[in-house]
Amino acid sequence: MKIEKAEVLVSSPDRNFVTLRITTDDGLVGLGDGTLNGRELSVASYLEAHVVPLLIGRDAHRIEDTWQYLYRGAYWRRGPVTMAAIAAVDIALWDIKAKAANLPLYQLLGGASRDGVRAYGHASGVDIPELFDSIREHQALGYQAIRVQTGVPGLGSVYGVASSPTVGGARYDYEPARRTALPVEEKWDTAAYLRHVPTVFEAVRSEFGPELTLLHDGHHRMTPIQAAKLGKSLEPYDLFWLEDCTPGENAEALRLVRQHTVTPLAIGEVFNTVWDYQTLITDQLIDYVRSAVTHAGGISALKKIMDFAAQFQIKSGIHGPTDISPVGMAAALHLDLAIHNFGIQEYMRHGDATNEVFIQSFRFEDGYLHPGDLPGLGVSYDDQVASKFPYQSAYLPVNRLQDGTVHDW
Ligand code: KDG
Ligand code: MG
Repeated sequence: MKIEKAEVLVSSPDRNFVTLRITTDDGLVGLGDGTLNGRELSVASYLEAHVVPLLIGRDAHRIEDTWQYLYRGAYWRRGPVTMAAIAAVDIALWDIKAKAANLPLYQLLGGASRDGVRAYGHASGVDIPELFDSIREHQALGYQAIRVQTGVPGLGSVYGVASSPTVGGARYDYEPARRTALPVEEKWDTAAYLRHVPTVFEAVRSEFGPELTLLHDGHHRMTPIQAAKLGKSLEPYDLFWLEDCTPGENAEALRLVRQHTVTPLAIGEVFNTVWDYQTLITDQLIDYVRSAVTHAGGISALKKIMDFAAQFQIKSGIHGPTDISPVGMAAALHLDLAIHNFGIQEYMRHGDATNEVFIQSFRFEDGYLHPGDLPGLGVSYDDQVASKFPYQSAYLPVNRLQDGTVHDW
């Protein structure tokens, strides 16, 4: 089964997506996600110039060999662009292999370890009343686990907080990188944030009770000691996790946080390889692995990270915002269903335009996702609809402190 064609498809229904479509000489088609938010065209050009020519004529069944060829063969290893490009190939080849076997992909990964994949959604509000409305809307949709983010008194817009809290469509307006020629700049004040967040969780717990599963994303904005303080102050509210409390590059920061708090820690949405996790996993500094299939080199690579993590009772929390395309999301769901050390799956809902371009088989019921039982990933791509949505320049925001210093986010 030889690869005959590999096409790089860039479309922008609601937001930009980079999709790789591989076709074999016996007519099987596989899709892979290579979307890197705000840097989409770099992955597209990496694929077009350096990967597609290497794929033509290769045996589509040789997924591991192709992965190693692209990773080791390039000499320049790791990095978000390279690993998103490799992920796109890996996901597409798994899609093809499962279609050739006439099985849903999770069957090739060991079969289902559970009946459904527990998902969390994003509730947010500029203030507590809006946040409560957003939590209720999520509950009405069936979510039993909810990430909670709010505006901070004295600050303007805060990344992670939708200015309209409505869910169910594309109205997570903080999340799609804004379609501007230059990044939007936001102001940040960590002291104000640290004062405010515990009061938010206190209010949420007293309104919604002890059973609702709650999560929070610090989005890399704190120093280790600030993160330790936050983790400690949130202990009475029993979080499922505190995510990305410090910048991801420094594993030692998490050691300090860990020494001070029993709030569970999750990190990894900006990581690309198992090497980023080495100390965090072996020294048991985290509880959840947050990588996306799309950014960590695909299904093959994330499965290996999760198998490594399993030896240390560390579970998955695969990244699933709307900048992961439905192809990347489907790949995550097949992996979630199969691995033993599944924790939770992030699930932000894509907008209608995205769902028209990417026709999907996964379902969401009573807080649980299932990838469906079509052969392969269960996602197809409608070229005609996609042609209505050409690429648009879009950037994630830049964060600055009150005095203008560029800050982590
Ligand atoms: O592209 C960046 C987003 O995917 C990220 O900011 C979303 O933090 C995020 C999350 O937890 O989903
Ligand atoms: Mg996050």
